[in-house]
Amino acid sequence: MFEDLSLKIENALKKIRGQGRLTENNISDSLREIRRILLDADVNYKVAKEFIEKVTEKAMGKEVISSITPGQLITKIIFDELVALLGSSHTELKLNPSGTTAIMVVGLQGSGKTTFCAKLAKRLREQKRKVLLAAADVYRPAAI
Ligand SMILES: Nc1nc2c(ncn2[C@@H]2O[C@H](COP(=O)(O)OP(=O)(O)O)[C@@H](O)[C@H]2O)c(=O)[nH]1
Ligand SMILES: [Mg+2]
Repeated sequence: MFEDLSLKIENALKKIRGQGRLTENNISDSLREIRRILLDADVNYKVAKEFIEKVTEKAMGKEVISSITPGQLITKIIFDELVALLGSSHTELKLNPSGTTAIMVVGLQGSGKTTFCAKLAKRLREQKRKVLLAAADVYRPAAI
């Protein structure tokens, strides 16, 4: 999902490259496009709206120092906002020291829950934890 998202955002930012200064005019097309990309990726519309507002506010009228291009500057602003949106702090998993730990993974169909579970299992096994992955999706054809 993120590879696809980053490619789309990269394309949306192509238009800004080569501009001397970030203005409402030259970033509005790209930001509208990024808003659409976020909505396509099932980001809540209020979150997408706030995201675009924050990026616009940070980018407005910013002089671009000669060592970087406006494209690089707006990419940095968007990157920082994406990090803030996804959670900028790192939290360790709380594993029950005695007994079983239950972890709930939530997401739309096809958003990567099963893949994430497999990656998490691999990581925990590398930390010498005992992991059992049990297929329990009896509804979706071939899910198991
Ligand atoms: N590019 C990319 N594809 C992923 C990622 N995670 C899952 N997928 C793919 O997305 C599809 C759905 O993933 P799956 O784990 O079955 O989603 P689930 O329905 O939420 O369990 C599969 O084809 C995965 O290979 C990821 O991080 N990056
Ligand atoms: Mg699944």
